[in-house]
Amino acid sequence: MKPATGTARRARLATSRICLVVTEAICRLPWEEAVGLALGCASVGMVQLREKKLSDAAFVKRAKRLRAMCDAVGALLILNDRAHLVVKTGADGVHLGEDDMSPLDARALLGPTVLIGVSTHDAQELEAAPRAGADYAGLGPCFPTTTKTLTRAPGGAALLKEALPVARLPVFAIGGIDSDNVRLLVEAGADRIAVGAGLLGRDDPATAARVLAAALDAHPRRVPRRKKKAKHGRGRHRTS
Ligand code: 3NM
Repeated sequence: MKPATGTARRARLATSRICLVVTEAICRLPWEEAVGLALGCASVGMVQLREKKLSDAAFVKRAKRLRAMCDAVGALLILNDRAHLVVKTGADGVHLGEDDMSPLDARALLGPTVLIGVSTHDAQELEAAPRAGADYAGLGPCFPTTTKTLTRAPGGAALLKEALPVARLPVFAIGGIDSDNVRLLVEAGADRIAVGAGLLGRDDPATAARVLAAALDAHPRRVPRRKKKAKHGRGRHRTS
């Protein structure tokens, strides 16, 4: 069932350990087949549609197809960047990079029930993410990747060790993650990962997803640090 309220969306986010980053160009199989196979793994609780070059019309068509695929398995659908298409596509949220709309503007546009994710690159940005209105953060790049032109050197496990202790929201490690390097990140404290080519670039995305999920399961889940309680009950508490 599709999680339609803010509360249901945030509950689903809390249990999502792998975010599948969908870009057709990185798929080895036809994209629908590759995504369908990865979605067979229950740990893939979230899908981010990241197509920088598609027109809005083509992006909407793709998002609606993904919406149906996500609904079939109860996964969240997040749009990369295009906040103006969230309502039209029935997506659960939007992921914003540093060159995209600010999280506060996206929240003003989309309201409290929509999930907002932000890209972060160090402890300072990660610490600031909840104040900016984010529900979750990506943290990277961890490893070299050809999916995105990187403007920073990959930080590897050291980036996670430095930044994760200050996190107060769910964090997805991102950037070049695959079945060979995931353990390094899990040992450094990662409990969630966002993966593109490490799943969709494989001959067998289903097996790749199971291997990543098993690596995450091998370590206990990191509990996000709680924000200190506000004095008059005005904490960061949103419901649907
Ligand atoms: N953002 P893959 S790295 C979309 O560091 C994206 O913010 C990154 O795809 C960041 O798993 C990245 O194929 C690419 O490397 C993720």
